[in-house]
This record gives sequence, C-alpha cells and structure tokens, in this order.
Amino acid sequence: MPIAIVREVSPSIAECELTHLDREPIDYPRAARQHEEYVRALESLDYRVVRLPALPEYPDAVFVEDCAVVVGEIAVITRPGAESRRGETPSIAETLRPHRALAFIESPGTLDGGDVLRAGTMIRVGRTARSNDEGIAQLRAILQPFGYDVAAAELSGCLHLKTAVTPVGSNLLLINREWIDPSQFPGFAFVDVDPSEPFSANAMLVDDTVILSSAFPRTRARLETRGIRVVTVDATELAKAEGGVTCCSLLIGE
Ligand code: CIR
Repeated sequence: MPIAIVREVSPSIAECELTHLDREPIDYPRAARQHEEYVRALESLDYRVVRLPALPEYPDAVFVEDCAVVVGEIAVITRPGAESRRGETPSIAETLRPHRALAFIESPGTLDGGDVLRAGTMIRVGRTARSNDEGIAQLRAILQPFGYDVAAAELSGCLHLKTAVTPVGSNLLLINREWIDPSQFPGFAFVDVDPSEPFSANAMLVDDTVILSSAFPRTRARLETRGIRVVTVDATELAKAEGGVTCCSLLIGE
C-alpha cells in the first residue's frame, strides 16, 4: 500500500511565513479539522497515512512537501529557503529513512519541495526566493544519474512553482499563465485555471484522481469537462498560510 506522510497542524500556524499574501487570522481548530478531512481524502484513495506530531515551534511544519523530494530510487532532504523552516527537515529524514536511500541539499543550496514538479522523468524546479541555483544544481547532480531530466523553471508572482502549475494527468498540466509561461513545458497539454481562481493551479494528482480545494468550483468544472476525476477538500484556513493541497503530504509509492 502506498504511504502518505503528513504532519499535524502547528498550533502556532498563524505565525507562518507569508510572501504574497496579507496576514489574516487563522482559526487553528478549523485548520486542524480541514487537515483531518485532507487525511481522509488520502485514505479514501488507498494511502496509508503516517501522521507526524505537530512541531509547535515551527508554524509552517504542516507543509511537509517542502522538506523532501521523493522519487522511486531516493529521497532528497531539502534545505528550505526560509530559515525559519530549516528545523522541520530532521524528523522528515528519519521518517523517510526506512523507505528510501537519503541525499541532502547542502548549504549554500536552498530548495523547497513546493518548487519541484515531476512528470515521469521530467523534473522542473522553480527558481524562486526559496530555491536557488545552487540547490537546483545539487538536485540535478543527485537525480540525473537515475535518469531524471532536471532543469530550472522561471516564474513570477507566486511562492512556488507548484503554486503556478501542477500535473493533472500523464501529459497534462493545470496552469495559471499569469505566473508562468507554458512554453517551458514543450510537449504538454494544458488546462487553464479559471481566471477568478488563480490559486487553483495547486492541484494534487494521486494516481488518476485530482485532489483540489473546494474553493475552486470553476476550475473543478474545467477538469471534469476533460474527464478527470476530482475529489475536493476544504482547505481555506491552510490557504491563508499560503499553502495548497500538494504542500501537506509527501507521497511514497511502494
Ligand atoms: C511558507 O511560506 O513556507 C508557508 N507559509 C507556505 C508553504 C507552502 N508550501 C508549498 O506550497 N509547498
């Protein structure tokens, strides 16, 4: 059975990092309930969910995606771009150790998993305030020997590459062209987000189902018109922390 690693929401989530959003109050109990709904969605898709305890001293620790890049052959433990998040990675490394050989992004490299998009053997990494050239070069050096084609992607106006574009099918990307130029993905077909739902480009493909925030009904309709099965979850509180659905889990296919 495949595994999903998640971490309980930190009670201090209201003190999260914010880059493109204004700070709004975050209702912690509601965020925790929404996270529970997300876990149930993963379980309904036949994932065994490993729940790590919250890290109260790390407000953003629920966003486990940023701490590692997991492929079939290896797990790369990142060095998050936000200094406040660097202490989130050791427990993720220990959780992944039984499942994969580990490699580590080292200083001065920085890399957030939210910047790493994989479609088959193609891996694109957003060059952002969180992921620098050195981090991207280290990821390439680690993954290229396994046959992955790793290259940087340019974006602007949002936090991570996967805020702007995510896979929703084997050769299909959900994209917000306001933030990224699709010509960086030759050979792919695209579904455009509804313009009224810019953050809906962060969708999570789990086998042949897409998990999407229920805040994005118009983009959901666009996906369903293309024959894609969509499961929605309420993720509004985590969205106030600038996180989307991909950010809250690390998937390990076994
Ligand atoms: C941060 O700024 O690091 C968090 N508040 C949000 C991280 C979201 N993670 C992701 O998109 N992968």
